[in-house]
Amino acid sequence: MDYKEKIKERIEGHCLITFGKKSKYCSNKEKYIAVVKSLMEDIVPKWNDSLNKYDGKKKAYYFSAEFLMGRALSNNLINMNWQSDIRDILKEYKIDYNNIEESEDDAGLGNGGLGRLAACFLDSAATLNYPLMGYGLRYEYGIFKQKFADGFQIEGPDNWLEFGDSWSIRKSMDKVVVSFADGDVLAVPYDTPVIGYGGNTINTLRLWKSEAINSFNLEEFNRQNYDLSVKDKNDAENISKVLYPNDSKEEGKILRLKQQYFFVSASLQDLVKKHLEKYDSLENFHQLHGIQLNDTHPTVAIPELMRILTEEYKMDWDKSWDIVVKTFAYTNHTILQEALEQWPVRLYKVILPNVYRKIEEINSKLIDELEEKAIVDDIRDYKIIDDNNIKMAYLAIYGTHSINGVAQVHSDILTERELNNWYKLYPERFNNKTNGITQRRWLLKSNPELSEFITELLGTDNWITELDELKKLEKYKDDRDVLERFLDIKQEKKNQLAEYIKEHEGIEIDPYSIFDIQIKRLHEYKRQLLNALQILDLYYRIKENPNLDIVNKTFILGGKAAPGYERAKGIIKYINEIKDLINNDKDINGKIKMVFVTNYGVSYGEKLFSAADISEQISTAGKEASGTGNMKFMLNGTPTIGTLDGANIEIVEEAGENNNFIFGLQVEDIERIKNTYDPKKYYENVDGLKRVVDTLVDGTFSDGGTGIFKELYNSILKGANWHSPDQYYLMKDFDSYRKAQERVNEAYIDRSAWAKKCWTNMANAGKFSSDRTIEQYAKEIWDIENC
Ligand code: 26W
Repeated sequence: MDYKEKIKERIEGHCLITFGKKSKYCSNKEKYIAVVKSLMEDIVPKWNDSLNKYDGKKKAYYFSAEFLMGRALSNNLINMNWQSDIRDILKEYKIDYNNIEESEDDAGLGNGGLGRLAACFLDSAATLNYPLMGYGLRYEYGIFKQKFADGFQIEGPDNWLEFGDSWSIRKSMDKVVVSFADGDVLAVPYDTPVIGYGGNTINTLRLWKSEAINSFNLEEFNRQNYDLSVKDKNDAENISKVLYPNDSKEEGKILRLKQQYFFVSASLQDLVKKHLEKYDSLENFHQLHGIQLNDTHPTVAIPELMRILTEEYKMDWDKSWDIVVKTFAYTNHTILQEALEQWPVRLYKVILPNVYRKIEEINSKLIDELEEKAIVDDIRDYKIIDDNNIKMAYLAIYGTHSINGVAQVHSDILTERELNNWYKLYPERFNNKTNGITQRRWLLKSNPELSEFITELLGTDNWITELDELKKLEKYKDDRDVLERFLDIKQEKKNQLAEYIKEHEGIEIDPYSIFDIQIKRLHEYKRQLLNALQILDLYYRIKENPNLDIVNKTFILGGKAAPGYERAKGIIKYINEIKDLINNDKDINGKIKMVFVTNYGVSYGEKLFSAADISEQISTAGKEASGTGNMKFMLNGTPTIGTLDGANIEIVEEAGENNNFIFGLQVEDIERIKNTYDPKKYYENVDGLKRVVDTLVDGTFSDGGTGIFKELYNSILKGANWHSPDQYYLMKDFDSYRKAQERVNEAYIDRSAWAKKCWTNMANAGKFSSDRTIEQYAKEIWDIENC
């Protein structure tokens, strides 16, 4: 029987046994599930074969509290090279592939950049045939669903498992027990295949679900204590119930600590168990395992492995410590003070007393070492336990052989400033690994139109696994025909987005206007408020001068605010107020329009990055560790308007400052002015600035009586008890930002010059493939080989 017939038969079979009906009576969701199950019949045997080839070799493990995978269907079809077959089959079946694709829920098991980076890394490692396995938590609820009511963000549960997850397999046989001082719980792994491009390598993402050891207490039930009869079950299941929706603000919550230890302990048990099936001791553990700690969230792995080695396996302390340091490496993703994890000693003592004892031992070893090296001053810059808090970043540095930042400027800030004392102690441990993104998702999948054109021009599709090949396209930067087609493709992507926005947001936008897009988590340092003020200023200038000669512009913003982050939520409300004012003003005559997209996430991003004309990357210099959205825009041929921050610096290095729109304070400028900065000076003197800032308090807009607009106003002009006025330098950067926007407008008018800028960005995006990043981790940190 031919392949297509076989797949058709399978789909029919799964519809029957899973949903009890023929496929023609199934909903799109049901058909989607039947298709996935049919594909898994082919994927699973290949997956098993693929895992065997790593036998006896050193492997790397990515320990991460977040994996923001998004949808899998299209990605897996592309990587297995099944896409056209499946589309054909579905067509014969009169099933619309797009409907099937859209019925998949995003696996939203992450907040933002850090979680999405983990997902891109898994894709790259599998594509490059590197043995890298992801370990994390299988949250029952992922990142909340965002809605708006009267312009305010409302959070709803993300019940992504409602219909199950047909990509993952429950491996009950591999379950382990995780012990807390207040009781034990079961950790049950669910494995998801991570298919590399070409399908040669299929790696594994293993996520742990928490369950009770005794899920039902019959005695309590018989005593009619129904709540108590399922109390153990509920308590245990709560651990992996929900992703903490905080991005860059640390909250010392018991449940979060339990989540961290839960997945770390389960993962280490898994590794130790498998290791001892092959070898008779753990002395060579570090020779076969490299574990990357994705920020400090899994840092408890360091004392936990010490505990396992010294107490369960009675290994000598120094030898154990050597194994630990050689096994682990740590990536830092932020320098924001409020994001640095500290755990109260009291919490650790109550929940994880045995682990805490190890941290104490590690801390005293450190202090001995400092004394030996005659470091007596600044000892507080090293102490892991200080002031009744455990400083996780210090533990992560002391317990690993590699510490990396995620863009050059970020790594420099770490070694020269934030962690300078540690750098002086262990200079050889510090290194940079500039982030990357996978071109399979962020170009090939999300922009098939541009992908085909690239392949046509290059005469090969090898850019899919060697992104530096794009450089060969630079020679077309003055070729009128090429640029013409390139602009047509951008227009097509813009039409598609306009269509989608009309359907999903109910807003009609002009597809021929400039699409100016800022999409990312809401945070003061990312300065969505600066964007809002600039838009409002433009609005007032158009009102004053209705003949103002500008190209029509559509400002598209999107992003979630952490539910407890009042200011970020206030900024969303303020943006939505401005949006209503502008979109309802007939006088503006469509010159400008605004959209705040609902529930921005991976899948929405795929539609937005490829349709953008200009990429907003306007964080306060020194605050955005890297950024990866900036790279997704660039890869799709979109120039950046931005500050010299994070990876923007490297983007401009690659594509040229003249092809991007750089403005604002630089890191050194801020260092210089920070003690004397007075935002009032700019607020009062910069033309038009007071007019827009005052709309926060003069009744132009309503914050629904919450007082949040006044609070935002004060954060800029008065400061607060935890920060000085305008700590993110909006007032200072406003004017140069506005000028940069004007440069964009002028540049856009000259269509061929504009196309050339866009083209040059795309052609120079090679560096930002996560394939390059993973190659560097593999060679420079993990010391693993590809198979
Ligand atoms: C709960 C506390 C918490 C949660 C998440 C603290 C810190 C985080 C992350 C470190 C925040 C994060 O996602 N950082 C982003 O990491 C990306 C990948 O390296 C970078 O590109 C972004 O610049 C950085 O903000």
